[in-house]
Amino acid sequence: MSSESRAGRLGTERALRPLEEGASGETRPFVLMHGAGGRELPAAVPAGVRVSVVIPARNEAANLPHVFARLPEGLYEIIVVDGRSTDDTVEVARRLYPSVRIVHQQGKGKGNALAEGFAACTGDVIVMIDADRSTDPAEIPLFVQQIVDGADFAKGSRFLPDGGSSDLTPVRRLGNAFLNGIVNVLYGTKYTDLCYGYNAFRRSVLDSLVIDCDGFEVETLMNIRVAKLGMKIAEVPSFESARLYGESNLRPVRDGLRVLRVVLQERFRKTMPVPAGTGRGDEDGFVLAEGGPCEARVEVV
Ligand SMILES: Nc1nc2c(ncn2[C@@H]2O[C@H](COP(=O)(O)OP(=O)(O)O)[C@@H](O)[C@H]2O)c(=O)[nH]1
Ligand SMILES: [Mg+2]
Repeated sequence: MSSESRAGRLGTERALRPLEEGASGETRPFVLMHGAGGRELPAAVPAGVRVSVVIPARNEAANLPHVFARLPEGLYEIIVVDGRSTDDTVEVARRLYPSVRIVHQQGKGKGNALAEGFAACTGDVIVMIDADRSTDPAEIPLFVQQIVDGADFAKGSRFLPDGGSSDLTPVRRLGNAFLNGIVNVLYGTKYTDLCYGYNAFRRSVLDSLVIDCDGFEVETLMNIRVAKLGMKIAEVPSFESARLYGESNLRPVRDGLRVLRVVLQERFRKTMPVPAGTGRGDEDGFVLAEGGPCEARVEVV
């Protein structure tokens, strides 16, 4: 399927229903969006929650318009972490969303990009999505709702009813299922989707969670550590579309082995790093992460 016809199929419907009057008299958007998987989704994030959206982007100028067009209303801040793009990713983001915050990534890889983006967040809830339009920004309200309802960490799953993927190759599907199974056995979790880049969490999770990996193993590291930390975890059905333009940066064998290494390493390590300055370094089983929180150079436009 060509990129153009994919873009057409995904659509950017909005304002399907008129605004209605809320119980308290204020006008609330009961407008719905259609998700990539065909579901109806709320057009705004729950009121009263400051939601930060972190978007790691490396040469995604062509895709960003399709990402921003699907963002729900009511977001607090949007942070694009630019991985030294050689196209006009940064300029396009600024044009699309003048108040976007740009983090110029200092290190390398998606894991590092997310860590630097998270360090720059000031909202109550952080949502991480991709910039290639494969994760559907219109699903953000579903993730935030899980946090509002009491979860610390809401992880997307393409393998729950209402979820799905048109991006997964057979090799990636098999590798993900295999690694997911190992994690569930080793850590006692009940995850249905391990290697997926759509998650949301309370910002306070970062008081305990250190992200000290660089690459695509980042979601696995986060999923394992939040389970080890005893956080309340919810899964959210999510539909992943194929990347619109450009090529994936992931290499299945190389990155699958990196994920496997993290899975084993985290199981057999005796200590878990915690962020510097939390006062938890003396507790049994915890060591302070070297270097403290990530340095991030943020530019507010
Ligand atoms: N800032 C930054 N973003 C990255 C890097 N590598 C990947 N990304 C972004 O991470 C998201 C997922 O990457 P992608 O290549 O689509 O991997 P896939 O979805 O697993 O096939 C996309 O938005 C990429 O632009 C990086 O080194 N730095
Ligand atoms: Mg992708």
